[in-house]
Amino acid sequence: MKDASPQTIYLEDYTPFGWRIAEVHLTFRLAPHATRVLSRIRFDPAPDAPEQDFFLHGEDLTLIRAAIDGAEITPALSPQGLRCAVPDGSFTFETEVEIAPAANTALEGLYMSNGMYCTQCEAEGFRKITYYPDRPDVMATFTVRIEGTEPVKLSNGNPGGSGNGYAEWHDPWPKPAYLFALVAGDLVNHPGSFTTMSGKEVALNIWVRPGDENKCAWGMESLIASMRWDEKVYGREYDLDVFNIVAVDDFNMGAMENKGLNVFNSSCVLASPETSTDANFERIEAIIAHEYFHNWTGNRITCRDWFQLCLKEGLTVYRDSQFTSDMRSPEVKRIGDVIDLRARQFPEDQGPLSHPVRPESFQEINNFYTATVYEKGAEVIGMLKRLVGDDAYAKALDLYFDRHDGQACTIEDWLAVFQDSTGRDLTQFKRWYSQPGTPHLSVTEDWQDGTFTLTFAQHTPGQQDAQPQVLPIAVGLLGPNGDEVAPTRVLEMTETRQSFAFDGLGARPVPSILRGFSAPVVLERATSASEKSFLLAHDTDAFNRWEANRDLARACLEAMVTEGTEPDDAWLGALEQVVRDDTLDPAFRALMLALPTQAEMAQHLHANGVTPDPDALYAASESLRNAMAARWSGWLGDLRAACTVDAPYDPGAGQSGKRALGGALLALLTRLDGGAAAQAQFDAADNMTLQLGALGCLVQAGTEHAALARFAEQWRGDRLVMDKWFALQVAATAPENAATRAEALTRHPDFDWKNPNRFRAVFGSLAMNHAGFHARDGRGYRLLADWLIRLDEKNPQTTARMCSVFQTWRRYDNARQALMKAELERLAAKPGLSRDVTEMVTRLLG
Ligand code: 0A1
Ligand code: ZN
Repeated sequence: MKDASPQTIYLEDYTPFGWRIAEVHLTFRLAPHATRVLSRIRFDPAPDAPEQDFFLHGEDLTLIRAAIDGAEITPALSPQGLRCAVPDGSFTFETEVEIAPAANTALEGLYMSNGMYCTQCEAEGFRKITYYPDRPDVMATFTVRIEGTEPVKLSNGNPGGSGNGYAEWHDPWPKPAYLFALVAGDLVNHPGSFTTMSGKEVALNIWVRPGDENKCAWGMESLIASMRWDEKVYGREYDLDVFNIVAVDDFNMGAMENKGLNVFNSSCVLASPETSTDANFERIEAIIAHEYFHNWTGNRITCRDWFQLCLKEGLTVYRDSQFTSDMRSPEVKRIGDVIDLRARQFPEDQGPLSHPVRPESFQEINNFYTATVYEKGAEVIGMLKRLVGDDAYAKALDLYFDRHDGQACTIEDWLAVFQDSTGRDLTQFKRWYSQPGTPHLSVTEDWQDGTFTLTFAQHTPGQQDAQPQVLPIAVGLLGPNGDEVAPTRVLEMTETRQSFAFDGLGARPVPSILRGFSAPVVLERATSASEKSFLLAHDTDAFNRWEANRDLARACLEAMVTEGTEPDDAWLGALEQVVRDDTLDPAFRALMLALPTQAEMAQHLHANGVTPDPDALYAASESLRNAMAARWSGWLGDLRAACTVDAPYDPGAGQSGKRALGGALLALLTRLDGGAAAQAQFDAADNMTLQLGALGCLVQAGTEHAALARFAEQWRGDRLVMDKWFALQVAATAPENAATRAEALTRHPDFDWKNPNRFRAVFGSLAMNHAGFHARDGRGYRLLADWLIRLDEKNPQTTARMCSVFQTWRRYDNARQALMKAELERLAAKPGLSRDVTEMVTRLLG
């Protein structure tokens, strides 16, 4: 049982553990309802730690036996752990506990998924396996023996002995308990190998359920590419004889970087052209890289405490985005990352869940695996690199690995490395880790005698105490004919208000500000539509070219909603030029064609003091899409035909960009032909990108009935494809049908609500259908709350994460606010609500 009365934990209360552990020996005797875990741990007093009682975490454990130096003891037990008197010096502590993995539906600790044993120990799951100081600053080597009839038995590190009914593993690298993993079951492997830069052979394996072997090749290719890249770019070599990846169907998150034994949500590793979209392939490549990169940024150097989570996550997200940029198009990757940041992190930072990149308190750490810690954490690293420059960044990282290998570190350690290697004072920069909220950056211009001056002002709405932050503002200048007259220069803003001058110019330039989205801020700039169109046509910075288009699209939709105007002709003309420009990357053109989502528009209107009306936003975006289709009817078909790929399927940037553009064009064409082209594409499709893209168009057109049935018939046996089937019908349907469809799907025989992927397929998609979720009568809210109440009893972590879809509730009109608030209060009032959901709901209502 988790703590019934939640306690708040504070960063400032950190105290080191009183003992060190050199080695841990664990034996697992596996049985679904009564697994025995035997542990033998050598504790040595930690010289610098303050005096303290001996306490080990432990939850939901049945203690069978405990002993100190061989003598049995009777410790004091509480729902949180175990306390006992211990000798003054070193001692060996032994316990035997019993746990029930088959009854573990929370998917934390040791649990079962389709008959297979697996573990999830980050953040605090190890305490559900055995009594232990379950905190990241206690690092030890682990020797593990697994006893059971399962044919495959895996743990961290290198394989030791194995024989009839047992397997042993030894991990020579000291690690915190959150990186422990065990997997056992009837698994098959897809093998590979890698020779490291110092010539060491590493055996690679992707372990899957029988039947999934044909979906491992891409994961293996991505793993090898990641290993190679980390050697080349960061000089980081792998450090064990084997690297194992396991695919698991029931998993709360995407994947987990356990040392030498990464465990993946099967949706984030299994791929084949027939069953996975281009987007799935790209995501799998990135997640494999992310988990692999953790081997150095997270595992060899870990976090002192959970407040430092961004130390490993921000840096690892930054590293995986660099990797994707190198494997694919850096411009397209950057635009995608900014879309994601604005869709997930901005609402978090601007609403009731706002918290600093390094939070200062929490009740349930699992609630802080957030877009702020991950994605804003990565943005902070990007800014640091921009400020110090590429070479200094590389030097600082070398120093970080040298100085801190084998340690559990803090953000202070991280910044000290940069201060020491560059001589820069980072005191002010550190505010990025402690100040919540999204800074707004406004700008005014002045032109006099060949000197162009930009004056910036920064403030963070809703954060009265915010001090000015260091903002790297990348700026380039374009001349009146569209030529670049001043290349990108990074202005370092440190004051609340600050001016920067560019002199020696022959004519008043057009500035391109915040190129590459050089800082995670909201840029407020009153620019004319014609200047934006100019940037859309001429900017040499791909991001700002896209941004100019996005601004124009937002302005167009805003005017349609608030003033009832017709779609903006001039903008559509300029956009057409770009979309039809064959010299540009098709993936970039596809991004230009994508309209801001209705949720993004709601955020935009709210920021401009307008209460968003979801129905009006849906109507405006539909009518804008119809107008685009009608206006471009003469060439949509031809351009789509030009996007056809006449080669065997390849998930790389080249082909996937063409398919992305073709897909965006098909969506428009469907508005003209009622779905004929989409139906033809669906019928002929030999890969999932084309098949699902076509099905999405048919759902949107309301002519999907036969195709949906055929799709289900074809893919009934494939869990991951059926997740797409569940998701698409809710996400793409007309808003008035969304809640009804979601509700009907919960009665489908394949709706396994305890499986997080399936639950999210239905309810994550309902939340994504903006006007559907926000149906005026509150049906969407009510349905979701009903299911959250139900899921919380089984899986608090996934329930708590889903609660965040309510984080924007204060943006909407009074009636909708009241409906959402009532649902949150209904959740809050549920007897026995988990600590995870209690914290989320309290913050949302607070
Ligand atoms: N560290 C993993 C993500 C992760 C976090 C928590 C989990 O369970 C609560 C599971 C996975 C990563 O960043 O990939
Ligand atoms: Zn991570």
